[in-house]
Amino acid sequence: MAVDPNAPYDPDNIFARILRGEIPVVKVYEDEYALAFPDIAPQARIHVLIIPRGSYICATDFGERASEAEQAGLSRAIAHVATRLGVTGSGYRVISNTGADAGQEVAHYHLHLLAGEPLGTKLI
Ligand code: DGP
Repeated sequence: MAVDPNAPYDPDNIFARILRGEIPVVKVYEDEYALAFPDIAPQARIHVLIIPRGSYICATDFGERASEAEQAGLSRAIAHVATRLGVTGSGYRVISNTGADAGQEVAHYHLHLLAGEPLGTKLI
């Protein structure tokens, strides 16, 4: 079911559980602001999710409530992940789905990083 951006944050959503270590993931990158791990259903040769550690539902919620440090931290995490994956030269795409029309399924704000092949018009 699509995420309702106006509903309260659900602390038992799947990414909150991953952040608490209740569901194991391969950590591509982590720091005090963000965690990155492979998407379970990759839509490109490289498909990594980057999530803030804070409890934010979507881009609107994150943009309105996250501190400057959290917002800068997530932005920097994109660069760290891309560097770690070795795709800064070849290129990559970052996508965020918010709400029903965008098809957001997990109610914890996340960025999709796609890379590793020519992406054309590929969207998530
Ligand atoms: P979105 O539609 O933007 O909300 O994307 C949610 C993504 O989360 C989707 O590409 C699949 C991924 N996903 C869902 N459950 C899990 C999980 O348990 N582990 C991982 N690694 N990814 C998940």
